Amino acid sequence: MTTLLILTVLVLGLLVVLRLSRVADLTRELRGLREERITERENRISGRLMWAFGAIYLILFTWMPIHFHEVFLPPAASTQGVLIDQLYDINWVVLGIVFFGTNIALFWFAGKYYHRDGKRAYWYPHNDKLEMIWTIVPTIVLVAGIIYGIIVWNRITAPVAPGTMQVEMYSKQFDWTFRYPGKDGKLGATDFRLITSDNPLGIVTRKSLSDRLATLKQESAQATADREAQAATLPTSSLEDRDADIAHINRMIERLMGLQKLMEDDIKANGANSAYMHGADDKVTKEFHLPVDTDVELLMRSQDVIHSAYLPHMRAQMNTVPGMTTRMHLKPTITTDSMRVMTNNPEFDYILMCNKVCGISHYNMQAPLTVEAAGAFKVWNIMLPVFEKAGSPAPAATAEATPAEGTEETSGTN
Ligand SMILES: [Cu+2]
Repeated sequence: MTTLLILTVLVLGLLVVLRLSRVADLTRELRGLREERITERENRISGRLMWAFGAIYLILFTWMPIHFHEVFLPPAASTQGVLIDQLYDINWVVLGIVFFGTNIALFWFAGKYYHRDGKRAYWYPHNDKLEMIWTIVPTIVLVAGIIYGIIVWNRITAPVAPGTMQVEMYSKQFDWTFRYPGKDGKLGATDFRLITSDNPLGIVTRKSLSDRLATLKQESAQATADREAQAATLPTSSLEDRDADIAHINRMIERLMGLQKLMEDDIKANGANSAYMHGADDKVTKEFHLPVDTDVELLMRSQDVIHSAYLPHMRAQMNTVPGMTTRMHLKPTITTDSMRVMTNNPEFDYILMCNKVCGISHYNMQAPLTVEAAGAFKVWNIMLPVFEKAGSPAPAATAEATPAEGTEETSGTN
């Protein structure tokens, strides 16, 4: 109701202004002045108003970031974040110089050189030197900015030193899952065809692969038996659907047997260094923890559509793309606890958000990140159940069972 009233008042106000300007026009006509005839005094007032408007505009522009400083992000919490902030700040300075320079010139000239009777503007059509300056200087500045940006980007995405800790961030509509390497310090191989509720990231080990094959073979046999039993009663179209389903399962079995052969060949060639030997002790979790002051390589995959892993406090962002692994470095430098003190907010948490509009619950695709001292991280990490034990209910029990995991890798071979 109030909105409607305000709108009505605004419309009426506009009508009044229109009427008044018409009245002014008519009085001019009565006094014998032509409509387009504007006096020098009016021009001077317009010029002064240009100056006033320019000054208020630039003052408000400067005041705004100072006043709203509180809602900006806290200091960058990673070494990469500091680099990004420096890049950003330099860009702001360059843009600021150009912005203030051009706007001050714009309002100054418009206000100073208002039209005066009997004065003609100086006709100055061309100047080679000026053209050169305003072409070459921006070119140099832009190229330098791009080179600087590429250098920073390369430092964030370059290959990591051997032995750097790897953490996988797995995205799907609409949540995140994390994978940490086990005792071997390496993440195992994955394949989307192995994704089940028990193996949400599709980790490939001898056991997970043969388990999946066994399940699929059982499914295929069951489906074939059902089809035979109902062959006499079902219409042809339903039977064709059943045949297509069975063929699909059998194709999957064939491909997984191909993968099994690949895996065995790889294990034969590389022994314990084979990526297929690293998955059994991996730890899959819904919690995201990172140790402070430790270089980490984040590996990202996606199950369905393109998502984007965005850690605003770390100034880090990378797309997660189905069918490929994307990666970036991160070295968090401030623990969650320290940040709570620094921001004077005991509730503070680093946040991981999806930054691609990926579907209906995109807004809720987020997870808190805990950055903690290396010791605390280790304690948290050791309590996580290892992959082959992922079904166990009590984390404490699985932590105790960890030393025995090596023997299980070879079980379940064909
Ligand atoms: Cu998403």
